[in-house]
Amino acid sequence: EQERAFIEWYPRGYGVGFKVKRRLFETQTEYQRLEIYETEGFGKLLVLDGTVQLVEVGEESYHEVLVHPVMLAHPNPRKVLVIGGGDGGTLREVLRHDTVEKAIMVEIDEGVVEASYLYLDVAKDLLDRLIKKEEPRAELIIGDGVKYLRETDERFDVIIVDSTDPVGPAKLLFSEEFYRDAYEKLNEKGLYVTQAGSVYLFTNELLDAYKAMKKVFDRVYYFSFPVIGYASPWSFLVGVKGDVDFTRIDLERAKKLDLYYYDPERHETLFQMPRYVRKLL
Ligand code: AG3
Repeated sequence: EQERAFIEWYPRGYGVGFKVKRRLFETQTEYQRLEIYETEGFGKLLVLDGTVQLVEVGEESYHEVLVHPVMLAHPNPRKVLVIGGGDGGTLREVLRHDTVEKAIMVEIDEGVVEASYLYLDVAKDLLDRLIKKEEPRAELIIGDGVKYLRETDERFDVIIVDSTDPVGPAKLLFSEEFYRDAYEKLNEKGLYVTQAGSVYLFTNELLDAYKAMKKVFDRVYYFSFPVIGYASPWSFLVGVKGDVDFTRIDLERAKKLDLYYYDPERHETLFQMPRYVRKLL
């Protein structure tokens, strides 16, 4: 019997792979090629244009880390914007904070929301309520996040970008113009966070995004974490507006969350970066 595998190829022939039992679903959406596989040991796998978005077993190693550090560093995050994140994992983590009064998720590709709702055990109930407009604290907008941020009259305490890689279609989400719009739409005290790619394999993209953010935000932090399913360590960038210290978080609020991967009591370990990368930043 032949063994099947899904492998995501990164630059220079570096691969991240899963043994898979079968492909459950495949479609070409308006924006990208979407596939869902059943893996041997990590539940279902969501792939967009050949790149791993998540595996059900371990997705929290990404979603917890993208969301909670900024949410816990902000003194009182009430209004939150998520750009991308159509699988619902990011918004699910945002809504665990009871300070949140309103969260808006702007996802460009309705196909990702639908397939995630139908096939994945990531945020099924939440996506169901969003689609039916029955979630009192959150709203789903199917649309272009770049355009949304440019045009909205809303203001946010936290903006979270859960996009595909800083190469290809999501490139605009890593541009100085976009960061300017984000800065403008943050409240007086605000935090912006984005995933920023593989530390080793997208180092240049990470550096470019960092430099562009430095031109716009009052302060910029980088951090990294090993994410299951990605070429780890994975990088994240935080832009600060106003008087907020991202190196300090609210441990009282953290306790209530009972997290699995991100360790708020060891917040400082997030800032680990290979020395050569730190020197370039
Ligand atoms: N957003 C995708 C992060 C980028 C993954 N890149 C890659 N595998 N080359 C995550 C979607 C989960 N909400």
